[in-house]
Amino acid sequence: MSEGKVALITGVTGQDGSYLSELLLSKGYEVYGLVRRTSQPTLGRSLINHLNSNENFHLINGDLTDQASIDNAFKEVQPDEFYNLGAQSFVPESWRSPLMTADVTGMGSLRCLEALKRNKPDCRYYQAGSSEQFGEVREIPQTEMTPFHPRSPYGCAKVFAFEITRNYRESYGLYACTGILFNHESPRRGLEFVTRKVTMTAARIAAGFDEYLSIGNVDAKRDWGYAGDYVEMQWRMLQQDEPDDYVIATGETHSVKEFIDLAFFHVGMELTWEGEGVDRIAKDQNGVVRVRTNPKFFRPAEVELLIGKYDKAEATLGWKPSITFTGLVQMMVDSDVALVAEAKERGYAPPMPPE
Ligand code: NAP
Ligand code: G4F
Repeated sequence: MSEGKVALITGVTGQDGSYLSELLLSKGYEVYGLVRRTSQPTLGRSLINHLNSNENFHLINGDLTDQASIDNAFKEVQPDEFYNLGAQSFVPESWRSPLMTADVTGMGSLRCLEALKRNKPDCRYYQAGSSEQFGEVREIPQTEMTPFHPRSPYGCAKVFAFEITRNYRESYGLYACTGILFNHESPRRGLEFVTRKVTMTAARIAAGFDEYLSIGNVDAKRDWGYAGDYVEMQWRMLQQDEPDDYVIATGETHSVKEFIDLAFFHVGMELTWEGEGVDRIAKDQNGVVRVRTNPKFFRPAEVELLIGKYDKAEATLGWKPSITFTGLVQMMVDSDVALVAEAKERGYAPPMPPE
């Protein structure tokens, strides 16, 4: 148990922030989450609504683009542990809004480190790093020693965040770590990311709301794990004698096409693929087209293959993934089938992935 400890989390309204908050509360922490001001204060916070009644859970206003707000949060909360999970985290958006992405995802981490150094230098710092830092991969599998070659403004911002975290550790003796986390998913994943887009669309098709899935590059391969497991490692990184950086991955890679096949199979559709590139389609066992390729979902520069080697995390943090790839797909499909069924029963439109 960690009774009496205080944690401050950025990105608390996101997938990882919600799971990490639950984990820390279960360990007896006082948890503070930094949230951005919105015009409708309750919107966009649905992943943490269930925590609002917990007396150890608090929200504090601030923004990663605003140094004063982060300084104020440190002064007010005096955290023992700080988790910087906040980011513009959607890779395609980083080409549309590269400066904002660099500011929030890259400079935001430097602002947090500065606030920590000035206001609470003994606070332990976790930086959310990404396998997108490896990008055009220089070796297979990727480890803590693999050189970076990011392929998007998002990946570049995460490389900066990684390097500045290491530099502040070496320059000022801070306890600051980066977890280089490979893709991790869950029923709480944003609907714009490919896994949740596929599971929600499969559930909507099975219930008659949509006819087909519109998709981009189905040959891309990712190392997909379960977010609930990954936040446990974020916490463990801050409980060691010495700060360090770790790869967290499953050691398996699967294509987007494999993910789609499994998700549709789980709702009773066996897909057969035809065509190549942007002309690719998939039909179900009745010959109905259920997947169509759409060029608008292809990226200016793609990360074709990610697969991580987690030996260091296993040896030091006792890391092992708990859920198989098939188990993850089924968990997400089951959750979305239930959400769609609930919407249908209550007479409102089920959630729809953004176009
Ligand atoms: P997510 O669901 O997209 O959540 C992002 C969070 O960042 C949200 O709470 C968002 O708040 C907040 N945020 C965005 N801009 C902000 C700003 N200007 N100031 C303060 N907060 C801001 O991301 P996630 O999947 O939980 O990932 C958590 C972290 O891990 C991110 O840094 C992501 O880049 C990184 N990561 C994720 C994965 C993955 O596979 N999930 C893998 C590697 C690394 P709003 O609700 O207000 O938008
Ligand atoms: O689900 P994605 O959008 O995730 P991506 O780009 O791998 O990034 C996620 O994981 C990173 C860790 O490696 C995080 F740092 C980052 O914050 C984020 O959480 O796309 C996965 C793959 C890509 O190759 C993409 O081209 O799926 C391919 N894809 C094919 N069709 C699609 C689609 N991606 C999306 N979002 N939508 C499509 O229609």
